[in-house]
Amino acid sequence: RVDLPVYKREEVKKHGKGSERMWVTYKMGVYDITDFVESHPGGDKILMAAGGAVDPFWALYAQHKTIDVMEVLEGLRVGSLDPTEPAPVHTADASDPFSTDPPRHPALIVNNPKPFNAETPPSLMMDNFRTPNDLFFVRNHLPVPKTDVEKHRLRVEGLGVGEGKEVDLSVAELKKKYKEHYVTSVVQCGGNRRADMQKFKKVAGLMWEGYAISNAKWTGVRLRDILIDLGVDPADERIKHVHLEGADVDPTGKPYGASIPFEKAMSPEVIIAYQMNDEDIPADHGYPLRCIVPGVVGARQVKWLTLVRLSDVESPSHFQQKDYRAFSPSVQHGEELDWNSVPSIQDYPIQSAFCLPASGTTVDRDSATSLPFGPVVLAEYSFPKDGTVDVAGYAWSGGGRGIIRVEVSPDGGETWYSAEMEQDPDQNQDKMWAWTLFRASIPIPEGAQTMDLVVKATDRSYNTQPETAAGIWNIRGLLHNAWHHVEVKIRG
Ligand code: MTE
Ligand code: MO
Repeated sequence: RVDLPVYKREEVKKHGKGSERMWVTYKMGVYDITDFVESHPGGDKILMAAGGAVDPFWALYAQHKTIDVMEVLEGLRVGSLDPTEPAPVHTADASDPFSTDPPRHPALIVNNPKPFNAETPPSLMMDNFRTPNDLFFVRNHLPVPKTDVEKHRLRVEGLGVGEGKEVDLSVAELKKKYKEHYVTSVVQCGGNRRADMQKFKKVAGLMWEGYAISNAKWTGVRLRDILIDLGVDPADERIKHVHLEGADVDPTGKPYGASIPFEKAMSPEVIIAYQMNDEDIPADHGYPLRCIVPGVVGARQVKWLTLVRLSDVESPSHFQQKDYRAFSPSVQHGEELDWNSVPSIQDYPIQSAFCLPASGTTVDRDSATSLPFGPVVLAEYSFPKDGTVDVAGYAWSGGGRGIIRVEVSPDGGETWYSAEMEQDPDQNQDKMWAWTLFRASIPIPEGAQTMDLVVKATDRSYNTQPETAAGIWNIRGLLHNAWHHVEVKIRG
């Protein structure tokens, strides 16, 4: 297309979301998508790419790589990127410990760039039962360590292993010696929905909205198999905790560390994973090895795993001792914190939240808008009906407790409707490590101009979520699981 004008990336950037003419690039082409947005089957998701490249988004949705789509796109072409402009390069600055962090997907919602912390965009969360690796939320405390799969070793040592019997396993040995298993399991940060708790009263920490949670298939070997192979007796009463350490270190050389109870470590679901969703684990998520501890808070699922140590005490790591412990609401700001007065968080309580619609969305009373895509079962559910608002989100509980129901309310919790649920067909109610996705079509109350939408879930133990943060507020804003509210405006 020699007849079309040539643009620099800076020029394309000016045509971002909300500008008069919105552009995207694909490979070297520049396209004006302004008039196409309405007819895009994925709705306004395409606007996430406005002002930049659509390529990383298309990589997530295989349906784009068809001749039809290419033809539609060519019809929108307004120009080409300047071939003489060098591709944007990431200049490594030796004085910046984060300069070797990996590239990330532009759709991630960044909470903090260094160390990198980002949540999954809620508008894309309902597209897959297993969160794509590129969109999986990231919670790093330190720079991403440079690891080499050939040189990486997992050291296993401590009580019950016996002196001289410690091992340093390479990734290849680990794969060769032990049987492969997989588990589909959630990782949820203990600080998920902290921003929501802050609305109740000030808390300290990264202001996660509700999307520091993701779900993936993890493949690897059972920690149990390794320990038994090393002669560890599952009934050894001296062993109480299993320490886990990562290859990421703080400026004093201390690695990230955590521990889990010995009994949990010996459970079949706990895996030393080398794959995430059938690919090598990406750099941000622990390449080449990561401990997956289903049902437990994210902080214990140590990435870039280098060490497993059996012990009579919990890990001395800062992250085990002075973080990820939830205080009583009576403990106030300015008080000296007695970290030993509360146990470390292990099993997660029950949680649920809406992903769609976003708070502040305007819904037409007479013309319901369908939610784009969605996982298998939920996508088949016949939506939408006029006079209803379509909602969707996730529910999950720790300890393997399955979700038995998800209820949604149109009016702040006065009236409730049951939502449709999608669960992992291979997991049962007592070993449900994966999340539950839900979807419901809620009737819009007569005369309502706004709706206070609420969701709450119930698990296998009939645990349910507290109505407000009043009784669970804690100074560090951990484990916020009060009813999630979303306010929408009704037009017409
Ligand atoms: N492991 C190491 N080595 N370093 C870390 O900073 N963060 C933990 C955990 N494992 C962390 C780690 C925390 S607090 C969470 S919530 C999860 O990893 C996040 O996992 P993700 O980044 O794969 O989503
Ligand atoms: Mo976390």
